[in-house]
Amino acid sequence: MTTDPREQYKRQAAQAAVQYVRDGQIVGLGTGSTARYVVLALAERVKTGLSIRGVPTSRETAELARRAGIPLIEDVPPSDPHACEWDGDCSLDVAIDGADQVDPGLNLIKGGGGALLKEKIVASAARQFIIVVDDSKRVPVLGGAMPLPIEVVPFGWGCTARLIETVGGKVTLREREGRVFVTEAGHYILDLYLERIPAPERLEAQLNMIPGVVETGLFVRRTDLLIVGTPRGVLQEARSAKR
Ligand code: A5P
Repeated sequence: MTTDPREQYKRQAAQAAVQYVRDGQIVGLGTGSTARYVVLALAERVKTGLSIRGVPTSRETAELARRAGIPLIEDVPPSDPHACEWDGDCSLDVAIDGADQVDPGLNLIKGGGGALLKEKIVASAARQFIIVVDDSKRVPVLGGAMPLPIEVVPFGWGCTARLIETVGGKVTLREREGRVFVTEAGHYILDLYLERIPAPERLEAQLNMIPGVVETGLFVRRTDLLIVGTPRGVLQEARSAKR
């Protein structure tokens, strides 16, 4: 049992988040230590009769959800092999995920765990995108100690890195245990260190113009509801206008 109070805050916020899930919904399941609490809390509701289907954003989350008893869409192949897995209309009812940083406009940095590509696809398909964090993730402005993960094609990644640095900051190729980190989609991650990201929407557009960039960890104006675990209890903040 951990004594880190942040774990408790994450768990409490996750429990609040799963109350938004309704019977029959298709639910995007995020990745990371906070999303793990969400999956476990959702599994508790499934045990007591909630009927949902999950769309996991990583193999790690898929395994956890299966073990916990949450049915996954990917385990039931669609009858039409050309149809989108998500009920033909490519939309999810709700997605719940964690974040590495949250700014006052509820813009995010995500991708610390390397699952940003699926996370962004799921977030953009979700009618409601709920972010669950402990209060250490809230920042006045994105950036600083937290690098911005950028998923890139391995071919020519060094050139892509140089082009990214023309936008500003310093790039490092992500490694794990002495090897280049490879995402589930077979890409690399470049972590971009920037002191401040005061205009995340502009930066996202600039980065998306660079050949070789697959996706960035900037989630701009996507959060519908932020749920924060704090020492004073769970706080919730809704975004007023959607996208
Ligand atoms: C995974 O790729 C990330 O986007 C995570 O959602 C993010 O890093 C938050 O993770 P923790 O909840 O573990 O801090």
